[in-house]
Amino acid sequence: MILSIQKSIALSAFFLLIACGNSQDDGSGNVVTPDPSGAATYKVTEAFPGLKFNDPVELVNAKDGSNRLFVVEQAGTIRFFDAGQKPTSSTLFLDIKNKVKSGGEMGLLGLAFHPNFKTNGYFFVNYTRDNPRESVVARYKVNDPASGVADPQSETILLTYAQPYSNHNGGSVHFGPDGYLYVSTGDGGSGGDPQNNAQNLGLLLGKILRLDVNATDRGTYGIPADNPFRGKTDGTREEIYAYGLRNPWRISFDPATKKLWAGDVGQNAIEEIDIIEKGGNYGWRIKEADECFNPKNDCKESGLIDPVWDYTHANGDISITGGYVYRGSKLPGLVGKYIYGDYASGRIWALETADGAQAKNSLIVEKSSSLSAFGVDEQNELYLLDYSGGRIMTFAIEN
Ligand SMILES: [Ca+2]
Ligand SMILES: [Ca+2]
Repeated sequence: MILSIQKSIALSAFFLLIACGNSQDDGSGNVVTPDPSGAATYKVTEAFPGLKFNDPVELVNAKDGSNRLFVVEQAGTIRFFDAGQKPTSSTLFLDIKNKVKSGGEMGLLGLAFHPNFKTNGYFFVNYTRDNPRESVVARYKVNDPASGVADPQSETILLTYAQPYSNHNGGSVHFGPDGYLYVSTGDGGSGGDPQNNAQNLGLLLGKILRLDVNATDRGTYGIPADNPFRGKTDGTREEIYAYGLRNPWRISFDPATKKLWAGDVGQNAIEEIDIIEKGGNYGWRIKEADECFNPKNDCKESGLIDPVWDYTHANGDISITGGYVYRGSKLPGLVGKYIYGDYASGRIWALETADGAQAKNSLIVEKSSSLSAFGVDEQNELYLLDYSGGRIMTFAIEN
């Protein structure tokens, strides 16, 4: 049974599982769980019933006032529609299927619009390609604003990094409140990080990178002046912002606190949530969440940052899908809470943390769907993607 496949390839196992037609729940039935606060219960409903996508893995807005939502399809396309309408079709924004190697955990995985997208037309993607297998961070452009769509010939590659295995490619890209581009990379793959890539500061694998896309001191980008390893001459990659991550599949910024949140997919036992600090070492492969991993006992824990929350595989949970701190207005009971879920179980939680106080975690939806990503619109309202069903879902208050 594919569920017994090592967690080392959890995401690919599930993508395979879908491809094989195994009937993991498609999210048709939602079981509502009372919020322990007694304030509200939530259900997941289809946000745009007129739309369907192929293997959606990311949902973002352009912050350009257009109210559009952009959906990244894993095979290499991006489509958009007006979130304020009741759309019956979406528009093709970019098609780079001919460049992308897709399948399992590979594909077009991330999209971020330049903070000045409205005037410069720039946006950034992260995708995997073959021969040789590597990840690509690239810039594209909308050449003709009137058209509203991107020019597939406009690619400028910022950087590439080799992928020793097909899994654990991270792929999330976001602009921070500092205007720099943050890129999440996986540890390269296989299981247990056999090459210890995440702790190797000479490699871009198993890291959060930070790039200045408006500078050119590295050719097509620059190193921000306060990157933690800027100026190192011992082979340390100056792009690194934080390290020791396994597969931070989805990351996000809280626009209110400016904190960077990451859902880091675990190995065989524990899924974790990290708040990413500049220069921080998040432990992998020395630790899996707050437990020693390699070595199993008496690992050197000094200086490693533990997750702000973690969960085991005890209840059918297998692979975390990092979400967003909710800053919308439709769901007042969730404001300020980090909403995230598990790809396999479809369970969704709300996590509260306060400086100096212990985190409080509440299950808010018992079951959703094959949950590949969360996303927000220009009003910070929250959506989630049903990977196998190709649908965009959202939350509603049950009572
Ligand atoms: Ca890989
Ligand atoms: Ca960790």
